[in-house]
Amino acid sequence: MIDLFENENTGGREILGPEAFILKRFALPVANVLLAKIALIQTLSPFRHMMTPGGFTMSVGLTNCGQLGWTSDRRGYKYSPIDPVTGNPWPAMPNEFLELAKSAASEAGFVNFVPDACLINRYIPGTKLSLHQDKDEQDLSAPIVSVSLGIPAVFQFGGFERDAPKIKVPLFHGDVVVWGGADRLRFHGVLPLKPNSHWLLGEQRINLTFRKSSPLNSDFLIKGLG
Ligand code: MD3
Ligand code: FE
Repeated sequence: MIDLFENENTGGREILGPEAFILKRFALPVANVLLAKIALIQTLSPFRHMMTPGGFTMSVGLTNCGQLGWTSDRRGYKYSPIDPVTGNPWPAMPNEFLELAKSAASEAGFVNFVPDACLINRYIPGTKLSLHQDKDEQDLSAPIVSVSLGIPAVFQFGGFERDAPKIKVPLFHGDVVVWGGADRLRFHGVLPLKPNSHWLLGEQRINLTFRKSSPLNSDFLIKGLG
Protein backbone atom coordinates (compact mmCIF):
# COMPACT_ATOMS: atom_id res chain seq x y z
CA MET A 1 0.00 0.00 0.00
CA ILE A 2 1.24 3.50 -0.73
CA ASP A 3 1.26 5.65 2.39
CA LEU A 4 -0.21 8.95 1.23
CA PHE A 5 -0.15 10.30 4.78
CA GLU A 6 3.48 9.75 5.63
CA ASN A 7 4.11 13.47 6.10
CA GLU A 8 1.03 14.09 8.17
CA ASN A 9 1.18 14.83 11.89
CA THR A 10 4.81 15.92 11.85
CA GLY A 11 5.60 17.42 15.22
CA GLY A 12 2.49 16.09 16.95
CA ARG A 13 2.40 13.74 19.89
CA GLU A 14 0.10 11.09 21.24
CA ILE A 15 -0.02 10.41 24.96
CA LEU A 16 -0.01 6.72 25.91
CA GLY A 17 0.50 7.13 29.64
CA PRO A 18 1.83 9.60 32.23
CA GLU A 19 5.38 9.02 31.00
CA ALA A 20 4.85 7.42 27.57
CA PHE A 21 4.57 9.44 24.36
CA ILE A 22 4.53 8.88 20.61
CA LEU A 23 6.37 11.66 18.81
CA LYS A 24 4.67 11.39 15.44
CA ARG A 25 7.11 11.31 12.50
CA PHE A 26 9.87 12.72 14.72
CA ALA A 27 12.56 10.66 12.92
CA LEU A 28 11.42 11.43 9.34
CA PRO A 29 14.08 14.08 8.67
CA VAL A 30 16.86 11.59 9.48
CA ALA A 31 15.23 8.40 8.15
CA ASN A 32 17.58 8.15 5.16
CA VAL A 33 20.75 8.50 7.21
CA LEU A 34 19.44 5.94 9.72
CA LEU A 35 18.83 3.46 6.90
CA ALA A 36 22.30 4.04 5.43
CA LYS A 37 23.86 3.34 8.86
CA ILE A 38 21.72 0.23 9.35
CA ALA A 39 22.93 -1.05 5.97
CA LEU A 40 26.51 -0.65 7.19
CA ILE A 41 25.86 -2.16 10.64
CA GLN A 42 24.33 -5.29 9.17
CA THR A 43 27.43 -5.99 7.08
CA LEU A 44 29.41 -6.15 10.37
CA SER A 45 26.79 -7.83 12.62
CA PRO A 46 24.11 -9.46 10.46
CA PHE A 47 20.46 -9.85 11.46
CA ARG A 48 19.87 -13.26 13.06
CA HIS A 49 16.99 -15.16 14.63
CA MET A 50 17.73 -15.80 18.28
CA MET A 51 16.44 -18.62 20.43
CA THR A 52 14.36 -17.81 23.51
CA PRO A 53 15.17 -19.52 26.84
CA GLY A 54 11.93 -21.44 26.28
CA GLY A 55 13.29 -22.96 23.06
CA PHE A 56 11.41 -20.95 20.43
CA THR A 57 13.13 -19.20 17.53
CA MET A 58 12.14 -15.54 17.48
CA SER A 59 10.38 -14.46 14.26
CA VAL A 60 11.94 -11.02 14.52
CA GLY A 61 15.49 -10.67 13.13
CA LEU A 62 17.88 -8.95 15.55
CA THR A 63 21.18 -7.16 15.60
CA ASN A 64 22.66 -4.39 17.77
CA CYS A 65 24.97 -1.43 17.79
CA GLY A 66 26.58 0.39 20.69
CA GLN A 67 28.71 -0.68 23.64
CA LEU A 68 26.24 -3.36 24.66
CA GLY A 69 23.84 -5.54 22.69
CA TRP A 70 20.81 -7.51 23.81
CA THR A 71 21.01 -11.25 23.13
CA SER A 72 18.91 -14.30 23.89
CA ASP A 73 19.72 -18.00 23.94
CA ARG A 74 18.71 -21.12 25.88
CA ARG A 75 20.52 -19.76 28.95
CA GLY A 76 18.52 -16.53 29.05
CA TYR A 77 18.56 -12.88 28.01
CA LYS A 78 21.50 -10.59 28.58
CA TYR A 79 23.44 -7.53 27.44
CA SER A 80 26.89 -8.33 26.09
CA PRO A 81 29.70 -6.19 24.62
CA ILE A 82 30.47 -8.98 22.10
CA ASP A 83 28.34 -10.22 19.21
CA PRO A 84 28.18 -14.00 19.79
CA VAL A 85 27.87 -14.65 16.03
CA THR A 86 31.01 -12.76 14.95
CA GLY A 87 32.99 -12.81 18.20
CA ASN A 88 33.64 -9.09 17.69
CA PRO A 89 32.32 -6.06 19.57
CA TRP A 90 28.99 -4.80 18.24
CA PRO A 91 29.34 -2.02 15.63
CA ALA A 92 29.66 1.43 17.20
CA MET A 93 26.51 3.45 17.69
CA PRO A 94 26.44 6.07 14.90
CA ASN A 95 26.34 9.67 16.16
CA GLU A 96 23.10 10.29 14.28
CA PHE A 97 21.47 7.48 16.33
CA LEU A 98 22.71 8.92 19.60
CA GLU A 99 21.59 12.45 18.77
CA LEU A 100 18.14 11.29 17.67
CA ALA A 101 17.66 9.23 20.85
CA LYS A 102 18.80 12.09 23.08
CA SER A 103 16.63 14.69 21.37
CA ALA A 104 13.54 12.43 21.43
CA ALA A 105 14.07 11.68 25.13
CA SER A 106 14.44 15.36 26.02
CA GLU A 107 11.40 16.24 23.89
CA ALA A 108 9.48 13.83 26.16
CA GLY A 109 10.95 15.32 29.33
CA PHE A 110 13.81 12.90 30.02
CA VAL A 111 16.98 14.98 30.24
CA ASN A 112 20.48 13.48 30.15
CA PHE A 113 19.47 10.21 28.47
CA VAL A 114 22.63 8.57 27.14
CA PRO A 115 21.87 5.15 25.67
CA ASP A 116 24.63 2.53 25.66
CA ALA A 117 22.69 -0.05 23.63
CA CYS A 118 20.65 0.01 20.44
CA LEU A 119 18.70 -3.12 19.55
CA ILE A 120 17.73 -3.28 15.87
CA ASN A 121 14.68 -5.43 15.14
CA ARG A 122 13.68 -6.43 11.61
CA TYR A 123 10.12 -7.49 10.78
CA ILE A 124 8.59 -8.81 7.58
CA PRO A 125 4.87 -9.50 7.11
CA GLY A 126 3.87 -12.19 9.63
CA THR A 127 6.61 -11.31 12.13
CA LYS A 128 5.40 -10.60 15.66
CA LEU A 129 6.84 -9.82 19.07
CA SER A 130 4.98 -11.54 21.90
CA LEU A 131 3.85 -9.62 24.96
CA HIS A 132 6.79 -8.98 27.32
CA GLN A 133 8.39 -6.50 29.70
CA ASP A 134 11.81 -4.88 29.13
CA LYS A 135 13.51 -5.58 32.45
CA ASP A 136 16.97 -6.86 31.52
CA GLU A 137 18.46 -3.38 31.91
CA GLN A 138 20.32 -2.62 35.14
CA ASP A 139 19.23 1.02 35.07
CA LEU A 140 15.44 1.07 35.09
CA SER A 141 15.41 4.82 35.84
CA ALA A 142 16.40 5.56 32.22
CA PRO A 143 13.68 5.72 29.56
CA ILE A 144 13.53 3.64 26.39
CA VAL A 145 13.35 5.30 22.98
CA SER A 146 11.97 3.35 20.03
CA VAL A 147 12.08 4.39 16.35
CA SER A 148 9.83 2.80 13.73
CA LEU A 149 10.84 2.66 10.05
CA GLY A 150 9.10 1.08 7.07
CA ILE A 151 5.74 -0.66 6.97
CA PRO A 152 3.29 0.04 9.80
CA ALA A 153 2.86 -2.19 12.83
CA VAL A 154 0.21 -2.42 15.52
CA PHE A 155 1.78 -2.02 18.91
CA GLN A 156 0.12 -3.48 22.01
CA PHE A 157 0.50 -1.47 25.17
CA GLY A 158 -0.65 -3.12 28.39
CA GLY A 159 -0.36 -2.86 32.13
CA PHE A 160 1.95 -4.21 34.78
CA GLU A 161 0.60 -7.73 34.66
CA ARG A 162 0.43 -9.91 31.58
CA ASP A 163 -3.36 -10.16 31.54
CA ALA A 164 -4.11 -6.47 32.23
CA PRO A 165 -6.15 -4.66 29.52
CA LYS A 166 -4.19 -3.60 26.44
CA ILE A 167 -4.60 -0.82 23.94
CA LYS A 168 -3.59 -1.15 20.28
CA VAL A 169 -1.63 1.68 18.69
CA PRO A 170 -0.49 1.86 15.05
CA LEU A 171 3.14 2.90 14.53
CA PHE A 172 4.25 4.39 11.22
CA HIS A 173 7.49 5.20 9.42
CA GLY A 174 9.33 7.87 11.40
CA ASP A 175 7.33 7.54 14.61
CA VAL A 176 9.35 7.67 17.82
CA VAL A 177 8.03 6.35 21.13
CA VAL A 178 9.52 7.28 24.50
CA TRP A 179 8.72 5.31 27.66
CA GLY A 180 10.02 5.91 31.12
CA GLY A 181 9.29 6.30 34.80
CA ALA A 182 5.89 4.97 35.76
CA ASP A 183 5.38 3.37 32.32
CA ARG A 184 8.81 1.73 32.01
CA LEU A 185 7.73 -1.77 33.06
CA ARG A 186 4.48 -2.06 31.13
CA PHE A 187 3.88 -5.23 29.15
CA HIS A 188 4.01 -4.60 25.40
CA GLY A 189 4.27 -6.41 22.10
CA VAL A 190 3.82 -6.16 18.34
CA LEU A 191 0.98 -7.94 16.51
CA PRO A 192 1.85 -9.99 13.40
CA LEU A 193 2.62 -7.51 10.60
CA LYS A 194 0.10 -7.38 7.77
CA PRO A 195 1.32 -7.81 4.18
CA ASN A 196 2.37 -4.35 3.04
CA SER A 197 5.10 -2.52 1.21
CA HIS A 198 6.86 0.72 2.04
CA TRP A 199 8.24 2.90 -0.77
CA LEU A 200 11.69 3.10 0.84
CA LEU A 201 12.08 -0.19 2.73
CA GLY A 202 9.89 -2.57 0.72
CA GLU A 203 8.12 -5.34 2.67
CA GLN A 204 9.97 -4.62 5.87
CA ARG A 205 9.77 -2.81 9.19
CA ILE A 206 12.86 -1.90 11.17
CA ASN A 207 12.65 -0.80 14.80
CA LEU A 208 15.51 0.79 16.71
CA THR A 209 15.25 0.49 20.50
CA PHE A 210 17.64 2.64 22.52
CA ARG A 211 18.31 1.60 26.10
CA LYS A 212 20.61 2.45 28.91
CA SER A 213 21.58 -1.01 30.06
CA SER A 214 24.52 -0.45 32.33
CA PRO A 215 24.41 1.99 35.26
CA LEU A 216 28.12 2.66 34.64
CA ASN A 217 28.98 5.60 32.45
CA SER A 218 30.56 5.06 29.06
CA ASP A 219 34.05 6.12 30.26
CA PHE A 220 34.14 3.08 32.52
CA LEU A 221 33.20 0.80 29.67
CA ILE A 222 35.62 2.40 27.22
CA LYS A 223 38.46 2.11 29.75
CA GLY A 224 37.52 -1.49 30.42
CA LEU A 225 36.77 -0.91 34.08
CA GLY A 226 33.13 -1.98 33.70
C1 MD3 B 1 6.47 -0.18 26.51
N1 MD3 B 1 10.46 -3.70 20.44
O1 MD3 B 1 12.62 -4.99 21.33
S1 MD3 B 1 10.10 -0.99 21.45
C2 MD3 B 1 11.70 -4.82 22.15
O2 MD3 B 1 8.60 -2.56 17.69
C3 MD3 B 1 10.44 -4.19 21.69
O3 MD3 B 1 10.32 -3.87 17.88
C4 MD3 B 1 9.33 -3.04 19.85
O4 MD3 B 1 9.52 -4.12 22.42
C5 MD3 B 1 9.42 -3.16 18.37
O5 MD3 B 1 11.80 -5.13 23.34
C6 MD3 B 1 9.28 -1.59 20.08
C7 MD3 B 1 8.74 -0.74 22.36
C8 MD3 B 1 8.84 -0.63 23.80
C9 MD3 B 1 10.02 -0.63 24.48
C10 MD3 B 1 10.00 -0.49 25.85
C11 MD3 B 1 8.83 -0.32 26.54
C12 MD3 B 1 7.69 -0.48 24.48
C13 MD3 B 1 7.65 -0.33 25.84
C14 MD3 B 1 8.80 -0.16 27.93
C15 MD3 B 1 7.63 -0.01 28.57
C16 MD3 B 1 6.45 -0.02 27.86
FE1 FE C 1 10.20 -4.57 24.46
